[in-house]
Amino acid sequence: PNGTILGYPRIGPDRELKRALEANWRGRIDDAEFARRTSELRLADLQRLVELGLSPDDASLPLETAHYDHVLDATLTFGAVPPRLRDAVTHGLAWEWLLARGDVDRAPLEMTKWFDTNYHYLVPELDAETTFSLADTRIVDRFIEARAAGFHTRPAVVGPATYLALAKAEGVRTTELADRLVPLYRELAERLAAAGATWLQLDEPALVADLEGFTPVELQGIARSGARAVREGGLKVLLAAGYGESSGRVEALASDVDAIAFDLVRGGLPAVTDTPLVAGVVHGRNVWRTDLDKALETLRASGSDVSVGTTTPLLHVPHTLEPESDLGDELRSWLAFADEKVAEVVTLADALRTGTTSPAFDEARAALGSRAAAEGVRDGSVRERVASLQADARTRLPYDQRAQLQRQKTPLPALPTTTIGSFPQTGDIRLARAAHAKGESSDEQYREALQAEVRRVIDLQSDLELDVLVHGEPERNDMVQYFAENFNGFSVTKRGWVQSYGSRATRPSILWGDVSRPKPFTVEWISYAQSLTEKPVKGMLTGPVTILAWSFVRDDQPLADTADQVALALADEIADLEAAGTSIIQVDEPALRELLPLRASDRAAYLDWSVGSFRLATGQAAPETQIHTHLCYSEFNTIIDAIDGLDADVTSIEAARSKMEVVEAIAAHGYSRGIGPGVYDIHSPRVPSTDEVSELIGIAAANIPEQLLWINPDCGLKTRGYEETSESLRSLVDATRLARG
Ligand code: THG
Ligand code: ZN
Repeated sequence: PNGTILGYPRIGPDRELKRALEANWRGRIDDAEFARRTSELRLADLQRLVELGLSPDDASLPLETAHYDHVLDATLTFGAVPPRLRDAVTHGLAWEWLLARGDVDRAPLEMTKWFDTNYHYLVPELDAETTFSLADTRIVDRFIEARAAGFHTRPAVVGPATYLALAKAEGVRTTELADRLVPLYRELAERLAAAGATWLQLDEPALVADLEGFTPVELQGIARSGARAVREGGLKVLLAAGYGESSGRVEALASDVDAIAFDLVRGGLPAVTDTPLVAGVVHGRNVWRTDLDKALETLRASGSDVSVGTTTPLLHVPHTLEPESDLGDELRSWLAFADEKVAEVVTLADALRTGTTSPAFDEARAALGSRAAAEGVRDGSVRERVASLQADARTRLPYDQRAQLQRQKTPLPALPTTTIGSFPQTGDIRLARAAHAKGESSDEQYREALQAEVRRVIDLQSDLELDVLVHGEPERNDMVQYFAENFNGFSVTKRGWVQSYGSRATRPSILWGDVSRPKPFTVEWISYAQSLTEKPVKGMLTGPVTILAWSFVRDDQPLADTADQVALALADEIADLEAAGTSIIQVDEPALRELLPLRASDRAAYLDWSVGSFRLATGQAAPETQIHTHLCYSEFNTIIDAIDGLDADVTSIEAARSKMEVVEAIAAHGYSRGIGPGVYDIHSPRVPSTDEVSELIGIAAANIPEQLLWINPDCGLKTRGYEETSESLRSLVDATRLARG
């Protein structure tokens, strides 16, 4: 009745969870201390939610159970043992960390993106022999823990349709295991009911997505069985179908659930009559203050049995604006992080119940007015530039003609070798950055430390005799934040951490205004590196789509328009790099696949603007300038046409982990520009032998014309150490030499 949220950030306002996890992994705190700290965090979060106005008594507080990942929690709860780990099963934290992190002999569960968000979950592994059992009682235990502290919470678990749709399996379709999995939801519900619970939230975002290999009707059927099982177990069911358009996808389940939570920002109202609705009018994935007037109007127009909710769990936004005084009062007044969103939910619920609006409505209205009129939100010169773009702004000379000019300007050997861009970010670099940020070292001292690192990276590559060098990016904290810090229209937070996976988080920048680039910022580094070598050094930029995907982006204009502004800012940097003599410039788009819409019908329009913005960024480059791009994922077939559309001269992609599977897709599709399928996996410290690299080069060369083939690792080397990096690159260079011979 007082509104609810579908979930709250679990990492803690001060990243308490990260510190507890990493301390336990390093053996600094034992399992009992870990349990104590995480319990304290969970209860503090519940207390905070109550202080913000959610009711402690009626199951409107969401119960957090995950240490690492909520999909992993379902795997543990239902005892879904990966087939390859059947002889390694233990219990408790040891088992949880084996699944999440692996050990020397065993790889962890694979990690992949949760729908179209920046959160990564651990992929369940199943096979035809998989059986399920209630193997871990954490959900029940946490309910009891909260109840003992005075909170009657609403536990949540990933529903069976979403769980099976996101799992992978050998030799069986995952959904064929539904009949085995669903009874466990009943058992879980019975245990929870016995502990005093009244509701269970089934998280089923798979219902609103178009997932390859599954029809909506099939997934609805499984979700329905899950809901029925929970009801048979004695609990009411809140079906959480946020993250997108749910209408048309949840109606068939209406009579089998007790309430439906859905996304009323991205989608419309589901056509149900007798089922209570929890309308997601507060956005769970962006950081903008809600237009309360509009939200209240939407709620009032949504029928009588509607309560207030969020569009998704608040997992995807930072905890609170409280420490962000550096953002300035004006920008801050436009924003809402998790705590501020909870307050919005409560404000709306009060207004819906009482029929009167509180002063918070006036404040929201004033903030919206200030945002619409503020300096920098609209910049006349940026708008003029976008509006006056010529029809050919996204088109370069045809590839064949460019390639010839590029061969003349920058002669390269057959099978040119290069790396993706970043070199190891050593502890020393991080310390130097922290000292500089605290004012403990001067700009000059900091620059000298970074230049020394660039020298080291150039020396290493020169010794290895790589063909196209990089400066190693020591000056960048994060490949998006660095650009945000150097562009107009962005702000960065001090403590706006959002969980990316496990103990790891990022601080997404906030893109609030029109974007432009006041002055060159990468040229100095590239020029310095180039001054140390005769070999070409690549300019290194992050592409417009990735900058948007990893930031919180303004919601007052189409993404396509914002992407074009970022593209023009990048085009300015490209022009300055060219003027400084750079002949090869890489514009990375690792997130191109990430923003792909959940619904197939929306994908063509997305690919059109995203590819268009990349082409705008690179379209004015001279034909002699070789444009490279890098993409990070191996599931390639979905967007190979888009990659072709980028029209980059050279594209490097991840390929080693999947043993060059993608080159067959490329060969089948036909591809006529330069391509560098990764020849070794950088995700592990293992050093590949020359033979291993030779084998992968052999597969690549059998599928891709030799004059198009580049030799590079899978991805950037930022997370690796120097020793393994230089040995691995040695194998890469040696294997390339053999292949040339
Ligand atoms: N930058 C940004 N977003 C991203 C990535 C990125 N999203 C997708 C992907 N890469 C996520 N991967 C990671 C990998 C490592 C870390 C976070 C996300 C990480 N974070 C440090 C931590 O949590 O301790 C903090 C880093 C920091 O101090 O800034 O290690 O590359 N924007
Ligand atoms: Zn990559």
